Amino acid sequence: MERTFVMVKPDGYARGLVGRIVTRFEEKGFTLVDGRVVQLTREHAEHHYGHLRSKVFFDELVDFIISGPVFAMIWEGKDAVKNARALIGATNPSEALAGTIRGDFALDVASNIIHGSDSVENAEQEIKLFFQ
Ligand code: DAT
Ligand code: MG
Repeated sequence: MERTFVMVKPDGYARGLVGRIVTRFEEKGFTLVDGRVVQLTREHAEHHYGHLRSKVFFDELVDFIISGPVFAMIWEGKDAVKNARALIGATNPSEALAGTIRGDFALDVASNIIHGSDSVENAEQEIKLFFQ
């Protein structure tokens, strides 16, 4: 069984969406392995989004992700990385289909409420960093 890393971002946490998001993953058939509330440090956030360092929105992104607590989770299931990203929906909520988490709960790419790992390798790295 594959594992992936998912986190409800500060906007989703502040809006009280953790429970509904957890329910969606459970309904889809994933198994919750672990979950915890975390306040990211700037260093951790810059590392987590290191692949976006050259983007104009990088500073804004880091400020946003450390602006409040996140809810970090490990989910297990068949093709967990790919299937979790399908459940989450497109990066830009304006393009995310209805029925996906971003499609149903978000409007703006800068506050798209949830993160999911984009590869098995990154999932392992992110799990290590958040659940060491
Ligand atoms: P994803 O979160 O779907 O894996 P990503 O890894 O490319 O997308 O980007 C990470 C986050 O950065 C994304 O969830 C929201 C933010 N982001 C991406 N593109 C953006 C943009 N054009 N303007 C503002 N924020 C952006
Ligand atoms: Mg990504």
